[in-house]
Amino acid sequence: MASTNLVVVLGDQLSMSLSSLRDVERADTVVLMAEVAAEASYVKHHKKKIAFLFSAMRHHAQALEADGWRVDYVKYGASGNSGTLCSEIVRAAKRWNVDRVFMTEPGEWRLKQEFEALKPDLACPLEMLPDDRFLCSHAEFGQWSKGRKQLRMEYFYRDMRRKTGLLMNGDQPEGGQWNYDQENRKPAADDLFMPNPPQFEPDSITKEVLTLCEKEFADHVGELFPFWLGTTREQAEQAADYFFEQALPFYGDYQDAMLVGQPFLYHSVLSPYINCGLLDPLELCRRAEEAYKKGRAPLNAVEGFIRQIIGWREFIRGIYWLKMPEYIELNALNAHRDLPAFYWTADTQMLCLKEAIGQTLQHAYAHHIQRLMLPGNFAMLVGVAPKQIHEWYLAVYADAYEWVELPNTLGMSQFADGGIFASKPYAASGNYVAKMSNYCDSCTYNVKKKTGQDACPMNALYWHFLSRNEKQLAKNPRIAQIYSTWNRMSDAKRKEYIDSADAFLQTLT
Ligand code: FAD
Ligand code: DLZ
Repeated sequence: MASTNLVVVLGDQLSMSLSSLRDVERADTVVLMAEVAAEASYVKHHKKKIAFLFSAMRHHAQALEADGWRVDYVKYGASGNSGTLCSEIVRAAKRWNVDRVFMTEPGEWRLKQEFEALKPDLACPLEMLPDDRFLCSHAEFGQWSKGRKQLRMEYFYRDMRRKTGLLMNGDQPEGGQWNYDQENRKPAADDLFMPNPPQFEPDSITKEVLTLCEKEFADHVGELFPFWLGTTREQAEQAADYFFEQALPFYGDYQDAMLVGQPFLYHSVLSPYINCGLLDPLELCRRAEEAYKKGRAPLNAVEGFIRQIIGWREFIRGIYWLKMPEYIELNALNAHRDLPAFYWTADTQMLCLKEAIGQTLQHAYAHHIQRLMLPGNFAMLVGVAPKQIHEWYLAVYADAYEWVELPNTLGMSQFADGGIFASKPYAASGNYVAKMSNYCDSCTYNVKKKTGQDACPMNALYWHFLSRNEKQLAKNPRIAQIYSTWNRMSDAKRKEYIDSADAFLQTLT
């Protein structure tokens, strides 16, 4: 080779069209992919998540080779594998005597810093290119946020609708409204037909990875078997086809619903594939729009799905890059409790948490309202240290990468950023869970009871949370009404709530 390029493809860059691959010639280029101990273990990721990613990486390497690329793939445990991405880049740069290293910028701040710091150790330039698999660049988000008193997803989302033309009639939103969220809060009936996302039989590559993960990551959280996630682009596309045919029509109606024994309901379960690059988010939105235009799915469902992707997903990423590195240190509500042990075992009498955490350990998946209103809400009510709950979320979900997990956890679910983008904490008592799910029907605790040993603990914890954070939160106009209810209660009633919550908190380890 005349002049050699090394293109580094990270575990969440499994897209055929990647900025780092666009301007180099196959004949002059070696693609480096590496399974490394540091990435698998800097938090102890769920076993299924690691198996999913390693197998998807191995299949992607084959797809690149079939497309004419030369791939240098360093397997976990291969002789000489140094265990970190940086040292693998240094080793490969020497091995191939390269003139330049290219990569699409990583999704995480931590890695970007590491790669920047690596530059002096390399005998050639390293260039990081923007990740244009996202609609909104860092500069565009910075521009959008400039001068705004409040950063609200809704206004950002409208700009993304205008930018993409999705569900637009000229400059007007389809149906006359931008957002149909208020139609999307129906509790699900127990006897609804529930689609199940397709489950894929492991092939020989996945089987090899499963054997590796069983041995190497035995002390990591979660269940490896049965392993059902797709690990190729074709399988991810089959999962998308299934969603569009079976679940999208009801996606809106039951978006916030939760049912015992139903981990997926009408959610797409596509986030693991989207976030690692196997599915293109904008293409999915165009397919959803097409389903609406052809009368196969109603507007509230399609708008809701598109909003999650071009709205929330892009907005959350914008917040991450705008606010890091300070963001990860924020603890606006001064929360310092250790994460309760049952987050790692699902061993709790609270059925809602047992279900949400149990399915998380089993599938490395929970849907949005489960994540937000169950482990998220509970951690905030009891005052878990934001870093601990952040690390839990980063470890346990197959779709978790810091750029998307951190603002969702710290900002949306814990209010630990003091409201940079959430207008109020998503705090809820058992009442919310009873309304949106059937968990309370068969729970040991009584959701109708407010205090005492057999009352749903979330009822008293809710007031305990509000009471101990009154200084911080009472001035928030969106919860002023709740504080006036609290302050109208008799001293004895308030004490009863606080004592009941304190007694419960004593039982947490
Ligand atoms: P669907 O309900 O089918 O939604 C469609 C798609 O929209 C998703 O696949 C996802 O790409 C996108 N989306 C929806 N909501 C969000 C959101 N709030 N932020 C970003 N994208 C969104 N999502 C992740 O992808 N990775 C995470 O690590 C992650 N951590 C979270 C932590 C907490 C505390 C909370 C409250 C939410 C978190 N989310 C995260 C957002 C959301 O819960 C998941 O994207 C969603 O549950 C994925 O399941 P799905 O594909 O079935 O989603
Ligand atoms: C999450 C993860 C895991 C478990 N393992 C690897 C790996 O071995 N090699 C790799 O390139 N990436 C891995 N990743 C993803 C990274 O930790 C990180 O989240 C992304 O590269 C950020 O863009």
